[in-house]
Amino acid sequence: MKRLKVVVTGPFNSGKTQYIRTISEIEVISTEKKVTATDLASIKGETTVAMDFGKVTRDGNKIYIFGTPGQEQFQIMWEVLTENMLGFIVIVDSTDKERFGDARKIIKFFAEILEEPFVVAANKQDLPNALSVEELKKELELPEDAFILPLIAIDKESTEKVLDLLLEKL
Ligand SMILES: Nc1nc2c(ncn2[C@@H]2O[C@H](COP(=O)(O)OP(=O)(O)O)[C@@H](O)[C@H]2O)c(=O)[nH]1
Ligand SMILES: [Mg+2]
Repeated sequence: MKRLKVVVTGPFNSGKTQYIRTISEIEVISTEKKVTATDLASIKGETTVAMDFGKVTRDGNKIYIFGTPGQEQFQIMWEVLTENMLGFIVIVDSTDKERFGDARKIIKFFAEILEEPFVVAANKQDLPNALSVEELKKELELPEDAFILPLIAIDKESTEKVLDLLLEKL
């Protein structure tokens, strides 16, 4: 049995906590606190300040999934959580153009310091105004050979497809 560490990251409100809650076999350990940033408090009341933690079993191996906070003010946790990870998933809200800039920044930050493979997940595909995978790939200026999949983080099968693609690339 191997123990594998995977990190889930992405901008504020993109669906990271939801993703881990949907896929995890154990009750997720979350660290949600009241949103203090005044520009974000109207979007949702609570946000991840340290991490989310969930667990999945695959082929007898244990996959430990760590979710990061989305806001830059908690960036120190990105460094803590990415230690010894094998790969990461970047969750982007496909309807939230305002935060595509943050998504680009996060991808740059992680891809530059970490050589591990990653998969971008174009989340909230159930919403009518969601950009398609191809459209999002352009908006995020991802290279042609980047791994990007559609995601509905509230749908278990959809969350598993994203994890399986990442595990295939490890
Ligand atoms: N319709 C829809 N809503 C989603 C989906 N994924 C997440 N959400 C909602 O988006 C909001 C932000 O999700 P959350 O997991 O807290 O985002 P985080 O800040 O990245 O951890 C919540 O209200 C979720 O219920 C999805 O696939 N479809
Ligand atoms: Mg969260």
